[in-house]
Amino acid sequence: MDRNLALEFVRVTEAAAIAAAKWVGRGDKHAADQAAVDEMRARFNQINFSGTVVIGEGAKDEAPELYTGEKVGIGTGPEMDLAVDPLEATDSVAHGRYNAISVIVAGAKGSLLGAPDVYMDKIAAGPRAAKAIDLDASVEKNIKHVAKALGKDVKDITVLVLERERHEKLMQEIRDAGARVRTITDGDVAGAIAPSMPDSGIDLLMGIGASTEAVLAAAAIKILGGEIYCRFAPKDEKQQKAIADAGIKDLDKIYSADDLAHGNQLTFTATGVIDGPLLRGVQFTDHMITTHSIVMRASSGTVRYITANHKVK
Ligand code: VTB
Repeated sequence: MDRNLALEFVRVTEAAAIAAAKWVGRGDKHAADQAAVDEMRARFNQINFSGTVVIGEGAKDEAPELYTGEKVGIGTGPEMDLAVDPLEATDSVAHGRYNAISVIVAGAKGSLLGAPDVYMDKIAAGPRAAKAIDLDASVEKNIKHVAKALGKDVKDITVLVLERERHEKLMQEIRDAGARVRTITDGDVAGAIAPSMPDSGIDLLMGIGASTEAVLAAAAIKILGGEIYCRFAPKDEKQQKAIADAGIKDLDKIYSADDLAHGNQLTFTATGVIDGPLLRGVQFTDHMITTHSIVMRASSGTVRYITANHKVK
């Protein structure tokens, strides 16, 4: 990449986040998502680059915009693959809950795993505990090893888990190990990145979430020096078929952050829609809209926070 396109992408996520935030608490997740998708796609098409959506809103026949394989951008300039979620955690927005972002990951051609949208079992830690996690080890062992790596007592370890029935056993095991559980109703992109952020208060993410979210999170985690390990965990035959159709044969394979998002051309750009562990949400006042974004770039390792005040038009 010949320039920091991630800084141009921040205008895209800002616009998508603002569009989505107008739908907070209105009970309509499709409208919230559509607003973000429309805005993201329109803004992409004003940027001088040639992007291919590798992870987006779904297959072409299901998603008219930002579908897998769609070309975006003016079409000249650098070529890159994109993994996007114009609105990650649509339910959080619809129901006025916690933790939603708009996010773009870009990388060199072929650098992002074109994962089918199925479940994956995940464990993610920050830089100091990156070598302490093991998807095949027990919950107790992982927590103990992470505590040791962080120089903390097990009782001071906080594990973030998606609040789902399927995680009841996991949550009990975390408590039995002596650690604390925090839950999120949605948004395990920000959730998986949280342990890599020094002030998030989160030491680990564990549990089953979407694979596309794993790829998005992996780019940021890699840039920040943390680690995420994932393995496909199809919930039904449909998901098994989607994995097989994608040509993935080895269901036991454990994917690291680098397997999901590789190379040093990666960028991660996100804007908060609703407050979460990574970013504050969009704030509306009578004359101004304030957005909070983060921009990370693998080649330099730079992490930028961008707060922007937008005039209300
Ligand atoms: C998670 C969550 C996402 O999907 O990945 C989840 O972080 C997994 O699916 O925000 P289930 O909702 O079926 O558990 C989202 O909720 C939406 O993409």
